[in-house]
Amino acid sequence: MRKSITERIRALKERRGAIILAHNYQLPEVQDIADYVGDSLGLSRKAAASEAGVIVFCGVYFMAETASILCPDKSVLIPDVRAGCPMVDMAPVERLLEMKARRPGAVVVSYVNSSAAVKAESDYCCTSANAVDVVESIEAETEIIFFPDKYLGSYVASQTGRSLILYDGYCPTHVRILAADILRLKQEHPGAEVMVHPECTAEVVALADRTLSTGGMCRYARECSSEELIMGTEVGLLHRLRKENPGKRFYPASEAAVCPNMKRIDLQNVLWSLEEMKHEVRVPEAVRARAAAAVDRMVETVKA
Ligand code: CIZ
Ligand code: SF4
Repeated sequence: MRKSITERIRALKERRGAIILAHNYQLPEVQDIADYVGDSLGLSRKAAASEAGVIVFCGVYFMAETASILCPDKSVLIPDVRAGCPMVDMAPVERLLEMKARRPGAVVVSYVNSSAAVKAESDYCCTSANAVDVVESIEAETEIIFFPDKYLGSYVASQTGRSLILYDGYCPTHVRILAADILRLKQEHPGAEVMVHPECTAEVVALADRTLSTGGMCRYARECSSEELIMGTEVGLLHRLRKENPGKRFYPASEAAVCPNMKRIDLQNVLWSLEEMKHEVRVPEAVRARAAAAVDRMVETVKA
């Protein structure tokens, strides 16, 4: 009998000495084949700690690039090299250099959703799971440029009381979640708690009970006593939430919050990636070494 695609992926993964890492926004079947599913902070930590020589990274390009920055001796493969992130693309390093030139004393905190070149020009990198902690670790009175997500940046400013210098970047998927969506769902499910991602607009964040990274949402959903939750982030997270909490009900804040780039990875190209050992993500060493200093600080900032 012909082997299923899942069996073929498993067998080849074994032969290559590979592990498969998948982001929380990946397609359900991709999450189910992965050795580990998580947010970019968890995935970066897994990549760094793994003994495997090959990492198949099921997520968007900057995430695979971050793994490669952390693990230059491993082969980091992305099954579809076109899986980009528009927030990264709207934030070229030249814009950061201009901001730095205007504020020579400022410290730069960049969101992990950024290019390797931007990370190389940053003092700290953070994810949505530890952005508040990273900013709080910086001495008060220091001027901080937060690049490139203005919504995450304004959320962090509100939590820390720091005034951050922001860039005009944002996630086109999360801005599709509207305050009106949350208000309607709250009316339909009066007992439900609302958790949203800090990439959402400030109006949406203002309506939420909790503002959390996807890893934080998974933890909160498990630990809270609510049986119904309205979830304001990319819809891919629903798979994990429902799988891990079969007794609870989850309502997506918006069915329109789909990231097309996250859906570019499927079982076919995961298998292809292992067969061809492609596409290998590598960062030129001069850039990598500088970016690694910022990324190491992100991985080491413990609270998540
Ligand atoms: O950091 C990540 O993995 C992203 C993009 C979302 C989240 O908060 O988990
Ligand atoms: Fe980028 Fe938004 Fe997609 Fe995340 S959900 S990869 S921030 S476009």
